[in-house]
Amino acid sequence: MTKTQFIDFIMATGVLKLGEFTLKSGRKSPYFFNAGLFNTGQQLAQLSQAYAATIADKGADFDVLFGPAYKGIPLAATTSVALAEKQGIDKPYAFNRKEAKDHGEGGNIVGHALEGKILIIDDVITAGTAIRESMDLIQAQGAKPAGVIVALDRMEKGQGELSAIQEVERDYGIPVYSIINMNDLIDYLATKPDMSHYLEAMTDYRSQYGIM
Ligand code: OMP
Repeated sequence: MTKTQFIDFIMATGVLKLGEFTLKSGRKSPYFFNAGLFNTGQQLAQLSQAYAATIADKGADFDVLFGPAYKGIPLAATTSVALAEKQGIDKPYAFNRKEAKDHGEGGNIVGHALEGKILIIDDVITAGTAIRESMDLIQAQGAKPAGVIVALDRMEKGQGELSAIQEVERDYGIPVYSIINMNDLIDYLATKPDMSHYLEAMTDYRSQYGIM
């Protein structure tokens, strides 16, 4: 799937919405990516294949694919299937429970143990709060974060001039991959004359909060 096809797909499924939204950070954004709306088998198949293709294209080096609860869980499960079936990359996967279990199998990691190099799969990084929690969890298990893959890189400033993603790359010394980013969205809207109103809101937002 090309980037344009991926954006057609997220527009058609309503996962990408244009309008006015308040983010976790408090910023008022002209768009919102709601990965929870990928909610049919066919949609998950397409989404996971897009993640798997990006992971394979980038040559991501990892031992275990880790999906943070809750939204990362179906992403890790379905992307590990797509990696095996479509890319010939058969890797273990794992996810965490939000509530630690004190009976039965115990522990809060389900699936493969977090050992070696861990690739985190998530939906969106804006300020990077959620992803830092995963880093702590991985390090607490004695494993090493090796990279992050997200569907959308919003390319927004974090604390300083760098984006939250660039800060993660700098602080942990790992790459962050994305299927698409904010610039791809703007390039896409620029090809749709009936969406010029949204294009303007998007470029304004990018000049205010975007990285250079
Ligand atoms: P950070 O923890 O600030 O990186 O934000 C990531 C979270 O923001 C996601 O897991 C979502 O809960 C939420 N979010 C989206 O899902 N889509 C967006 O387009 C923007 C956000 C957001 O609130 O920044």
